Amino acid sequence: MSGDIAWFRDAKFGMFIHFGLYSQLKRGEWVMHQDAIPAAKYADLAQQFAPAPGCAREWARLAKRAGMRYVVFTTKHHDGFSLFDTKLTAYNSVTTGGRDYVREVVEAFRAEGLRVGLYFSLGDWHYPAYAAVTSGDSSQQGPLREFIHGQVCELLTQYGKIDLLWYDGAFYDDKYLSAEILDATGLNAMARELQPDILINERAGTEEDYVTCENECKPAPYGVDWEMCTCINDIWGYAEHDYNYKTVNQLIFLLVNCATQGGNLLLNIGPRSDGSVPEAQVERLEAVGAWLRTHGEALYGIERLPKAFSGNGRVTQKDGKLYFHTLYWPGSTMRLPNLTPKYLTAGSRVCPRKS
Ligand code: JFZ
Repeated sequence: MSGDIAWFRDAKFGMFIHFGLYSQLKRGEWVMHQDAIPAAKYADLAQQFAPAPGCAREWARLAKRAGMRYVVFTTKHHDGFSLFDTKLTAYNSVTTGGRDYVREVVEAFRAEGLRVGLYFSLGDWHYPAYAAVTSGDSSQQGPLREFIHGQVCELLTQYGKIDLLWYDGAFYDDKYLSAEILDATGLNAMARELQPDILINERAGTEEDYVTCENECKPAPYGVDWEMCTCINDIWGYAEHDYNYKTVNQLIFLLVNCATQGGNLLLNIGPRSDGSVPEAQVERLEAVGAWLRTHGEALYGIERLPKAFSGNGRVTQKDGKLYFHTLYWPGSTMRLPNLTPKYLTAGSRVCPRKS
């Protein structure tokens, strides 16, 4: 399509942030649905939602230390609570708590030199027209379309340059908002008029700048830009019982696996409701950042080869050089067939050899 894709291709690594009223219940971002909490009761959570001032700056500094190049922040998840200044519903963090978290995040991450992406859920468990439309009442499709287009317009006109628009929530279970019901074509035309360089994903049901996969590395066809998103543990929003953390080696493997096959890794943090980031997530991100400070030359800005797999890992190229990522260390030596020394430059070893 027409977004500024060059930075995205070079970036390789971004921070996803799932943060909202659900963070207070410590059971992930789907808790309202999973626990069948009535919308009115769930909305009461807004009264005690009080993240520490400055938490967005801590997230941005962590992303920088981790070697991440962009952020995607949940401006509104499926629960319908808007973390930004919207005139289209009073169910938002400015009206209920005087805080515009989108503004805080955009300013904090820009201050660290990172690009800014906004996650927006097209599904909305709080907004009556959404329930009506997904229950078959087509008379509410117009009001729902107007609401969605209006909020996206607010997000793209109130916070300066936005680099990426990350739609979600158009389909799950038996709920489905088609591109036609959404008028996704018109929505994205408006987005590109407001933000000419913006990158848009495919999750409103139309082919845009790049495609996404979730929790599994599913490289798009050669020449198609793509991004894998996943968690450091298992659940996107803060879940205090979720200790199933990936190891540092697994995270680096994921990053290398995505980047050497032409994709990006969007790695999620789920801050607690006070804005603090679980220590297990911080320490892993800082370890990945340390690895990138040494091996970033073989990661950022690399280009996909027609054959990215080598015997012991992945091979990639940049500026006329080949880079070998050794993911499976074969022991004392490693043979690189058919290569003359001039091709051998920096390499990286994800799984340290047992000495
Ligand atoms: C969605 C959300 O429901 C989830 O809470 C989180 O925000 C994640 C990043 O996105 O989850 C999905 C979306 C799409 C699929 C699966 C889970 N899918 O297409 O299989």
